[in-house]
Amino acid sequence: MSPILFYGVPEGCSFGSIVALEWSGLPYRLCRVEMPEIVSSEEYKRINMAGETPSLLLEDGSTISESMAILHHIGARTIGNHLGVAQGSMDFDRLNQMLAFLNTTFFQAFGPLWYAVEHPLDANEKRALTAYGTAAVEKAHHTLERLLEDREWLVGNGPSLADAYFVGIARWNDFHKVVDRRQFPALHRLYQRMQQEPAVRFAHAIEHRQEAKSSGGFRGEVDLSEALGLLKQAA
Ligand SMILES: N[C@@H](CCC(=O)N[C@@H](CS)C(=O)NCC(=O)O)C(=O)O
Repeated sequence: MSPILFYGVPEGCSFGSIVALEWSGLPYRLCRVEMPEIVSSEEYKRINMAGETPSLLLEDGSTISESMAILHHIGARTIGNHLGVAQGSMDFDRLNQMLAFLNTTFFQAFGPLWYAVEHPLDANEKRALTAYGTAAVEKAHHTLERLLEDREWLVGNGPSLADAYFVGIARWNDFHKVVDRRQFPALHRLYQRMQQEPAVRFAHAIEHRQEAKSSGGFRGEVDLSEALGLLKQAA
């Protein structure tokens, strides 16, 4: 069997893992997980104890959770092509550094804004969270713009796992309408360029249940009960 990526909808950060899998050319399948209902169910927690997406079910029935672990797993399986970078090299350290920034500072900046839309709060609480999140998202964009230093891609001279993860998080700005991305020219250019990537178009189509044309190793969708059966068989 090919690995199964559990991706969350709507607006899941697993978007980046779908893009990375497409770019990798590795065979894989997808399992859709509705948030917050299914992701917090006891069934899904057998896949991911934290009740979060993404997760990856491997050929032997074992699972990996956390975007960073999944992305590095994909990278390690593609050493030698443009995505895989050997651990121990400076290129790997640069990639890991950028991924860590995206997975902590950039991701977390949106946390208060998500909390404010997903929970019943009074007006003062909502205002405080919105102000906190807005300042954090602005600061994270300024930092990322400086880190990009006018380059075309986040790391090195071509697309990497960092660009794949970036595009899934950066789109949250369009949902929350915090910054005008055009004020961050390098970041804006990267975001726009990524929208033209077939892998990104594919991930959007999958999330919106539209006709999705894979340019990678996509082998179809499975439902959660089928995936859980594979987990059991291997246990
Ligand atoms: N540290 C985890 C965070 C994963 C995470 O927060 N996933 C969100 C979607 S982006 C989720 O599953 N949330 C559950 C929910 O919304 O109920 C990672 O980087 O993979």
